[in-house]
Amino acid sequence: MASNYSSYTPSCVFITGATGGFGKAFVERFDQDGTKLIIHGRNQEKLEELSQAIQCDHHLVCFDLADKAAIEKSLSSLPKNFQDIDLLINNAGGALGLDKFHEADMADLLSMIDMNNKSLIQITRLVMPMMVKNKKGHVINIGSIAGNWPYPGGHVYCAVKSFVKQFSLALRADLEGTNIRVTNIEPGMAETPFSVNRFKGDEKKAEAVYAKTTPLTADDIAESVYWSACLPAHVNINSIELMPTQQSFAALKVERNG
Ligand code: 8X3
Repeated sequence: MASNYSSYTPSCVFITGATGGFGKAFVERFDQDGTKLIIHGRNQEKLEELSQAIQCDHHLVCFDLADKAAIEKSLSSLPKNFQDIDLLINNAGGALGLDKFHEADMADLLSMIDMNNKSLIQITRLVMPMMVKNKKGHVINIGSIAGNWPYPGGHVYCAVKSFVKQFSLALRADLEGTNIRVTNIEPGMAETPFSVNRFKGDEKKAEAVYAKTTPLTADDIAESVYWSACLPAHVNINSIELMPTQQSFAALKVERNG
């Protein structure tokens, strides 16, 4: 029997970091419904390549999320039919390195805070007033299991994703009465360019992360984002933590003397 459960359809979705990995899968998922998209990236060529591959009405925006003036300029010059953003997917971010904290590269550590937290705050702060004014909207942040489960070499990456988790929850508290939803999606191991970026282009190291197991795919994450976005407007998914079936929890470590 067909379900008569009614769903919600976002009218204009803004996706950050949309040219690779998860972001590209989100674009492709919403493209299937012909949803209007604002597609963000830092590389115009990659944006144009993606643009060629999709059918939906879309607008490309190219800027560095660390550049507040560039975000403001881009938002203030959105074409009229792209000004009603009702879903912001904060996907841009990532990890740099997996060395022990005391051996890690200082620039990488600080960059991770910029990429995952400062940028997230800037774009969300700049988009949010439009949603509040319209009393309609949804922010989906892409967190990580790293925000819940610490692991060796995770230090700053775990901390920045923990920030994303608490920011998502507290934002929701602030948005009471505005009809705006906030969701934090927390993927575990997923095979995307994430590890190549983490290991600065070292394909071998990246491949080893996913060897002889079945990781999540970008499409798996896209499906959870899409599901959260398309539930009726009175339903807010606070968070979804998802892992490959073949990934689980290790025991707590105990250091033994002697
Ligand atoms: C990516 C998940 O487990 O590689 O955010 O840190 S993990």
